[in-house]
Amino acid sequence: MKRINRQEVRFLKGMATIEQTKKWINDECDSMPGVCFIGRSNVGKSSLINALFGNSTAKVSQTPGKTREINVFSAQARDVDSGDVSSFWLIDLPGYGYAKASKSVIKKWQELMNFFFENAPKNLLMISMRDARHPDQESDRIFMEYLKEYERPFVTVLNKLDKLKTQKEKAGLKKFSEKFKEDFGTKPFKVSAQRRDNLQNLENYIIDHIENN
Ligand SMILES: Nc1nc2c(ncn2[C@@H]2O[C@H](COP(=O)(O)OP(=O)(O)OP(=O)(O)O)[C@@H](O)[C@H]2O)c(=O)[nH]1
Ligand SMILES: [Mg+2]
Repeated sequence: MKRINRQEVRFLKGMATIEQTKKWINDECDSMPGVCFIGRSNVGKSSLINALFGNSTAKVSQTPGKTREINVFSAQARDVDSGDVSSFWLIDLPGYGYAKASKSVIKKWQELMNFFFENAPKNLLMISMRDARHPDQESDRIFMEYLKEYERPFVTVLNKLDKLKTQKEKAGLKKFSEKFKEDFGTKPFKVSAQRRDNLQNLENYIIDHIENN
């Protein structure tokens, strides 16, 4: 059984323009599989990456909307018994849905993401994150519709599970999960990057994708 090798995560580059992204896709990315974390700004993409890949892999921001670039890392899965390794891309995508973003920032995000989803290799798994307290926000639904057009493999992860306190909130999440399963065929993962809840299942899912793509 392979595990993420937390000692072997390397930051490669941040790509803020289509030119830089094109260069990575054409000259560097090769046919290596990978995983991309995407979701609203502040949903905890960088925090979840750190929880899975090692504490200081990605920058966690106090102010939302900080990650504006496509941050690319190389990562590794390693078999604990045989030592056999598989390399893969780890990608922290810039968040959407930040209320204070200016029109020009939103336009730039759209252009960069359109290019990325159209041209990046098809063996990148999209890990689409939502806030467990508000799993059904309009910007998340819009993004999901948008992603559908590109026919990319994706999985939904609800983060900040630790923030659900009341029975009402928990029942709401359960209802959302069941409806989601009806609509999309799979239940979302429910995790807390901060409390490290339920990360093992998600890690297994990631490794499975890497091994089969
Ligand atoms: N309570 C709680 N807080 C979390 C969790 N995950 C992240 N946070 C907090 O949420 C804030 C945003 O986290 P980031 O990981 O920077 O979010 P991001 O999605 O990368 O944000 P951008 O890069 O701005 O798009 C930080 O203050 C984190 O500490 C979680 O599971 N539980
Ligand atoms: Mg971030």
